[in-house]
Amino acid sequence: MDPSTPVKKAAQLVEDAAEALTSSPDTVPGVPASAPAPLEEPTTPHPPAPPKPDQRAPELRTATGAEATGKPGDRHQQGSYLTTSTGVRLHDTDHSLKAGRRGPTLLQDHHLREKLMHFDHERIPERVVHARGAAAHGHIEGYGTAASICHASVFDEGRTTPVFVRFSTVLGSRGSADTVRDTRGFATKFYTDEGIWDLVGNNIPVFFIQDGIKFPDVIHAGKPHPDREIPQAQSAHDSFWDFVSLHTEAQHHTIWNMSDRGVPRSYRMMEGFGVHTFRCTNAEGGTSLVKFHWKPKLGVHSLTWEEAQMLGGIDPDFHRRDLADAIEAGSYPEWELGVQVFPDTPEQMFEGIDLLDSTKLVPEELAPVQPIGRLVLDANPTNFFAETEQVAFHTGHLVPGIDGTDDPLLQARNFSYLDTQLSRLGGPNFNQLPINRTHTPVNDMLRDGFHQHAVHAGAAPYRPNSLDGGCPFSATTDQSDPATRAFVEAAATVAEGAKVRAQPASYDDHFSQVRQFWLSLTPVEREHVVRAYTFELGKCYEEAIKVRQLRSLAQVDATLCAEVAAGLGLPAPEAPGPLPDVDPSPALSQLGGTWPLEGRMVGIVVATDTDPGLVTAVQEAVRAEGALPLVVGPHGGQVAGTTAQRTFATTRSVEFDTVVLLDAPSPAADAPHDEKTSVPGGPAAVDPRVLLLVQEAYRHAKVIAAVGNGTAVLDLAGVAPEGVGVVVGTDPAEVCTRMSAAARGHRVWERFGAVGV
Ligand code: HDE
Repeated sequence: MDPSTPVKKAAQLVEDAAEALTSSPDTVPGVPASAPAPLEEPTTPHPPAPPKPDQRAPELRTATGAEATGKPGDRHQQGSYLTTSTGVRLHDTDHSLKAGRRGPTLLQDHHLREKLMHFDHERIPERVVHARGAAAHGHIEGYGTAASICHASVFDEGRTTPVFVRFSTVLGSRGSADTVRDTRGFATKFYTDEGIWDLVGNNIPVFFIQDGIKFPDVIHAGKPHPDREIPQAQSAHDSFWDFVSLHTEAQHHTIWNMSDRGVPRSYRMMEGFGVHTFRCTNAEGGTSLVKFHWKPKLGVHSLTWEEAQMLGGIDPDFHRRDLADAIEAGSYPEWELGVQVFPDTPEQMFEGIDLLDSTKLVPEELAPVQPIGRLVLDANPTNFFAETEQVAFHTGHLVPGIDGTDDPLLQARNFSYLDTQLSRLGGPNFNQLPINRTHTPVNDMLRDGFHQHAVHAGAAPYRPNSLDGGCPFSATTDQSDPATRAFVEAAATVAEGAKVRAQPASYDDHFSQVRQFWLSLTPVEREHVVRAYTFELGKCYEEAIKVRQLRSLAQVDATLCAEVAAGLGLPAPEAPGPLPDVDPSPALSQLGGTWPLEGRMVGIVVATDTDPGLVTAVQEAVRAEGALPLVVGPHGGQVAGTTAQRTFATTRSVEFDTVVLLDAPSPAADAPHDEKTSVPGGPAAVDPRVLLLVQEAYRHAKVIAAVGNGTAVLDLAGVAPEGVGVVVGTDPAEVCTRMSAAARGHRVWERFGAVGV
């Protein structure tokens, strides 16, 4: 800092005064602060005064005893020897201290006592919602394109800001499966140079409720039944459908859950939405209403429902593993941050859509998403608990230029996210946990409390004061200089009115956007929606609940209602009146594009003696696409000149996005004992688990390729070599090129049934 600045000058004055105070022969004990208090309240900002000379703070050590250099490694364990938590070296941690070899354990065994005490308290309460999650570190780079609407420095052109992103399911407990049908959380912590900004969003742009006071209701309905505590992490049960069929404002969010969005293929392949409308301010003080969107570079893709269910058993950590593996392999997930911008009018409406109603979206055709930055996730957490579990997001963490709106859902969240950390993280100092610390100086007047890490100096944690030289000072409301400005609430006008427990009339339309979503989907996506409703309602016990939900579906679309009713064996009710005439929004469909294959899993089926040159050629071609080749062999260890990453016994088709057959392996020694493929009719020519792999991959509309001998598997599996999405040939390079081209559409959609086709 330039020493001629007023701040530096004032700091120097304080230091000089402290020096004068302590060196004066007249000094007597009892001085309250390190500098004498001036008569008038100090107003020239300067840094805090140093502690008094008789004071000393703890040495700068990290929690693991290292000298604090500010390097992340300081926080890891130190030294080569086992120690107690107080750093005393230990020689034995396997035997408790006993009175004789067979004697009782002695109370004086302080190591045993500490070890068990700590273990007994290792768990903290899981999040009440979004308990199951996975996270990664990364950064966002601003494009500078947001300048006309928002002056937050994080959006400056070329500026790079560190971030931590946590993805989650909503309903399940911390140990539940990743691939359940549910909404996914997409929460981002930006460590900006003006403090922390949290954008705590979802992969679905609308929410179940319009007012936060209903949140406990919708969550109680979705969580397991309170008597038996089942089902885990599912919405396919009576209480969920009871609530949403009675509380029809939830129908919009629910149809998104019933669509393919409810079963993402990967966290890397999800859109993210801030959901609420925010208010942004630009450098000239102009305000706009804004909705934030994350657009994944890899496109938006989903599992099939059967894949999702199988993965729940075969690999409940599928999404967690996928994120970590992709980052470890260098396929860094990327998103573009974009904004939909609306004029900040007193009505806070856009094209008839209420911007304060979180059950409504604004179609991209009416307000295009304008890119403002690029997010890259390039590092996995070092410790799940310290980072992913302890990260604490809060919708009230805002930075200059970004403010909330009067959306009643957002308002309630602003209360809730602080509250919840008190019981989850055990006290009010959670922002001091390493993952939650801002990268900017903190000079708050919050003091003490459980787990206080800061050692606050000074005598006056209050304002105004003169004892600490007036420090800390209020920052300027003038927004022109990011280095000095304060967070200032956008000057929005609040309508005056009587106190009421009520909502605007515009909130009463619960169905037109549900119908719009349905009409925007392609026939194959609609078919999945029909199947999802049929499955979920088919799991309900009470007929009244099913009938009530069918009444809601009748208000969405007659075909949807009729198809679900048929599946449930119930009559399809009539709509109470004409259905709204809405324009479809093609942007809501996931289909129709082609996308990169980065981080996709390609299973390469080989026999023990498959030509190693062929295997290498295919591995290289797959890697060239940024995808991950996984060799699947009859047994572990070395096969076909390479290491088998999977065996016929350990794998299942749901692990792979694409399968390449390089051979027709005969049944391996363990085939007769593997119960998943006991094939009627005796031993097959090809290992039956390979046939199962191919049949499932085909059923799930995946691209299947076969080179040379591998083609023989197709016939035995009942797959036509000339079928759509089946690539056959003798030249591995040429087959891989065609396979990749076919896989860029995510699935071979023609293989699925489709509503109305
Ligand atoms: Fe949350 N929500 N929420 N929520 N939410 C939590 O905070 C809450 C809402 C969302 O990875 C909790 O730290 C209320 C909408 C995500 O750590 C809790 C209301 C949206 C995450 C909470 C809402 C979300 C949470 C649980 C209605 C999408 C996970 C633990 C007023 C825009 C963040 C915690 C993470 C987590 C309360 C509504 C998204 C209890 C009261 C709308 C992504 O505070």
